[in-house]
Amino acid sequence: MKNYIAIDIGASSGRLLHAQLYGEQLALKEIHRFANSFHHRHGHDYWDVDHIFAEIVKGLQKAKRLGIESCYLGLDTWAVDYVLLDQKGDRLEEVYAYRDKRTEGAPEKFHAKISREEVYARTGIQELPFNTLYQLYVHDRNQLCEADKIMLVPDYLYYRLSGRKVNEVTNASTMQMLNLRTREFDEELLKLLSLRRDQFSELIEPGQSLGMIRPELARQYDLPLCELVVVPTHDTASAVVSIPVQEGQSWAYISSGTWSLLGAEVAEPINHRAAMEANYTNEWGAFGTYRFLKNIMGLWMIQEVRRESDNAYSFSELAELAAAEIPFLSLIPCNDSRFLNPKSMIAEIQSFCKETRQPVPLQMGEITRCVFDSLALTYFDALRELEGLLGRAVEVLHIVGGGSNNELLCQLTANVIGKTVQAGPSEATALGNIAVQMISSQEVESIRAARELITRSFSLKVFEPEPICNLDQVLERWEKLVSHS
Ligand code: ADP
Ligand code: LRH
Repeated sequence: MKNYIAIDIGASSGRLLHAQLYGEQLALKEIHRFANSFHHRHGHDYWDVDHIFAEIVKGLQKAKRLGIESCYLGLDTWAVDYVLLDQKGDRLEEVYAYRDKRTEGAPEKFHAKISREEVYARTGIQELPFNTLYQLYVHDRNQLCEADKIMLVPDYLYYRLSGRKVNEVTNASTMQMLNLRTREFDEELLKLLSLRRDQFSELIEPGQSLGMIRPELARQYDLPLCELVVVPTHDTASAVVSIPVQEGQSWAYISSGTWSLLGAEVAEPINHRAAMEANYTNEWGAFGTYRFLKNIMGLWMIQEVRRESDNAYSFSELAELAAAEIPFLSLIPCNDSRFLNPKSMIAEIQSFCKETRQPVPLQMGEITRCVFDSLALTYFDALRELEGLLGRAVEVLHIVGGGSNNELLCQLTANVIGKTVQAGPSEATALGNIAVQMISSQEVESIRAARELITRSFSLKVFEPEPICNLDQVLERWEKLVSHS
């Protein structure tokens, strides 16, 4: 029986999951999980990629101890962040985290050289201050010039496992530097950044094998014999592969974790002006698809609120506390940049409520209620925009990822959008990662077959919309609030 291991590293946690096909069912088991976060040092926010790599090795050692002698292996992480390598393949610098404040104001400066419209027409990627394009723009010029290779984080981790340097395309598209027409790095953007094409590696599509794990690494740490398969290395791209869609249904999704990525799978990019103005993006997906989506601040806000309370509550306890509170009392525009990386999330939420003369949430339940209500309303706006841009109505909204465990938020979302919400799987990213490995090893035929397998193998929850009293008034207040922010 074939073994598949997914290494899935999110901004809040990393995990290794093991899967095997038993007849018509996929069995999934967690092998290892560890917390992940960025750290503030010397005035900047950085990821600890050596720690992440050490945890990957630990997870693979556990796999071996569980009796997994050989396996296929795929790896995904969050997007946009990069590693600089010198000619020997050693890291030149620590890895900046995308929430680091150095990119504040960078898009405005960059677009004095080339307009937003032009960049969007070329790349189809929404403007987010932390896109690799803007991060590289503010990076130390001399150091960039010195860099032999610029690799995104998962490419770098694949490199440490396999010794091979590649740029996987689903994640590379989030750099905002790939040209939709040529499907290569955009020459004009490279020129504006004073970068050379050879500072990046070959762009490769998910599904290809990178060969075996480095034998010396496997020997040194007693790891299973792993064949490395390139999966969609952008976590959101892997998550979308595993969405348990039903043929013939008009669906959209929220990949719900640190971020809420709300969008649809499309066959062709949509990069006209209206899409740009709505800040919708066209990230490249597995097997020629595109993720037409919008970034919504997501459960990061809850993670920060929880962290500030010294992790005194679990995520499900925070949802329970919120469920006991009065709904829609205080609302915040989640996508305002003030919530991207504030000193204190709780203080920032309270300041906003005070400034806008809303009741200031003080208790933990009041604060989390404010976040969940506001997220549901932000989903409503984004979904309405999405339907307009797609020119079709959405019947079912799939919520996948860790956030699909939050029944309060799933039900609230169904109520506000007035549509069916289907929640799960919560390990969508790892499952999409595994699905592509299975397609590559020819155990599964296509994304469609993988989605059917996932639908058969995991229990999913359906939330039907329930009426909200005074929804019109809530929406009126909400519209005023977001239009003023
Ligand atoms: P990422 O991959 O971005 O690190 P995940 O997909 O692991 O994120 O999702 C993490 C989020 O899922 C948490 O921040 C939390 O809000 C939510 N979550 C996970 N488990 C639960 C639960 N049992 N109840 C409510 N929310 C949950
Ligand atoms: C989610 C995610 C998202 C990106 C962000 C940087 O983990 O990959 O798709 O926009 O992190």
